[in-house]
Amino acid sequence: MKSVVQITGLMVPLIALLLGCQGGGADSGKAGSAQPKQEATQPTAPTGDSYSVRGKVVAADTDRGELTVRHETIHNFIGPTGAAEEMHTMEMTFPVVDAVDLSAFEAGSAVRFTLVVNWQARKTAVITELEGLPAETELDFSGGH
Ligand SMILES: [Cu+2]
Repeated sequence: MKSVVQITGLMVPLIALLLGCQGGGADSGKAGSAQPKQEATQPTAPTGDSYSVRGKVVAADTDRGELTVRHETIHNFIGPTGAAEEMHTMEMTFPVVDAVDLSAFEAGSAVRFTLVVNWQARKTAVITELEGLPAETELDFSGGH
């Protein structure tokens, strides 16, 4: 029984730390803090730096709400330090907002999407808009690896 108490004592600050990193969790009643935070536990419209990006769908996972896409170079991409840099062509997986219907997209589809990046957010990069491009759209993946 004593060991249980010890483990609990260690885990409480750990859990508090984890929750703090996520910007407040559902278990906020215990702390009793009166912070007027706007953050909600339910999904809200992501805010942050917004980029219009083109790419080709690698996979559209409707169950997970994630799009894997090979994207063109994103110019003037603001990195975590606040400095503008380029994000070269690469394959990445992004969560999409609920309003985006992934079922219309399949591997090989040319797309344009709006990527909202917020380095403070739990989900750093989220696709908020997604539209198909004509199949003959020529995409430039030359800046990649
Ligand atoms: Cu990328």
